Amino acid sequence: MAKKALVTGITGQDGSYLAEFLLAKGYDVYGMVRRTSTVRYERIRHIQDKLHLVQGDLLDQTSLVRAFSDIQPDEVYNLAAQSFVPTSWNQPVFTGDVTGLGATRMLEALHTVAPQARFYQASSSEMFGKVQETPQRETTPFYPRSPYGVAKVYGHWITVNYRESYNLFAVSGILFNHESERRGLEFVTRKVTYHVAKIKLGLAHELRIGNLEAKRDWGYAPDYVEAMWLMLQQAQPEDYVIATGVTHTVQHLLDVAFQCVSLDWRNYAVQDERFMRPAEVDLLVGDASKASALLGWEPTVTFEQMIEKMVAADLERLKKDPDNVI
Ligand code: NDP
Ligand code: GDR
Repeated sequence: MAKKALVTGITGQDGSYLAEFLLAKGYDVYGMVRRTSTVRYERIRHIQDKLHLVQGDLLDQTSLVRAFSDIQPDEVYNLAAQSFVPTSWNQPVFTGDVTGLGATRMLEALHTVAPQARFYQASSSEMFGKVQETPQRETTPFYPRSPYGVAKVYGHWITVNYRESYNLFAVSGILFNHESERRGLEFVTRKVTYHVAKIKLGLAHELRIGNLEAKRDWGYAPDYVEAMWLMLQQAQPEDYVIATGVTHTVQHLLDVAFQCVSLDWRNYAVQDERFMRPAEVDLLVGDASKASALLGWEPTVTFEQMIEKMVAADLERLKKDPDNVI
């Protein structure tokens, strides 16, 4: 019998890569999707006929209980979230509801109707926020700096709490930023690579951007979904940091991305107050030595290689369709 995996957030960046990964391992993959008036399945279109899509929403407990009860999954990956940090200041209550309480709704459904299932919670390096230690590891205290980060801290602790209260196999993966050709356009790496491609093709003339000094530990998303799976294959449920251990400034991101098309970012980038945050996370760099030792996990794609891939993909997409906004 094939193993059954339920993935929330399957239409997102990570959900699409995780679904591909699980299909390749022979899983029956069930993906939770929300009803919307316009269907946006671009990231899973190529595998849609291999997936079982089920309707549900992290705001709707009944839909979660029904999904767990119908599917009786072996593994559950809770990737759904309002995941864009700036939006979390505009919609703090909604972000808390989906990104924080949503994890509780998932755990409660699992605990009630499918307690044998193994559970992965998509936790985030944003929980470290104003960092208390560098590099950040599993034991570093949290100090979130946005409503999103605060919601993720709640999601993390409720996962630990359900594990300890009910003896569930529930783990929290503390993943640092990870990017790809499928990254949403609002996140800084993709925003930059998309604009680099547009500028190179003469479709845009500037890139409006925020804080150039912020430092992030950026990895490649397909590497990171493998770590999620590895966490659920262990004998014991434990939490892990997943990161590359290398950090770069946003300015360095500009250097690397514009260099891919032999342009100088200084001629195109315009700093714009609108993209500054009320509270910033200045520096993130993770220590993934626990994951390396216990999961055998290592990143395989460097920052420079990843940005090159992203610029190439954006050039290709925009050459085919100059109005591309995906
Ligand atoms: P995306 O924003 O690309 O995807 C988010 C997914 O969540 C989408 O499929 C979205 O569906 C779904 N979703 C949002 N709200 C709900 C809801 N109320 N009910 C059901 N589904 C919902 O995020 P990523 O793929 O980048 O990230 C995946 C997870 O990992 C998120 O939880 C994120 O916070 C976390 N994370 C991400 C990191 C990263 O660098 N990418 C790092 C650390 C953690 P729809 O398409 O309908 O909007
Ligand atoms: P982040 O990612 O907030 O780290 O959250 P994002 O790419 O949005 O920002 C990274 C850093 O770049 C700076 N920045 C800008 N950011 C955006 N989006 N747009 C800009 O124009 C811009 N200019 C500078 C930001 O200030 C910030 O310092 C991501 C999300 O995927 C979360 O869901 C996830 O949990 C964390 O990564 C780990």
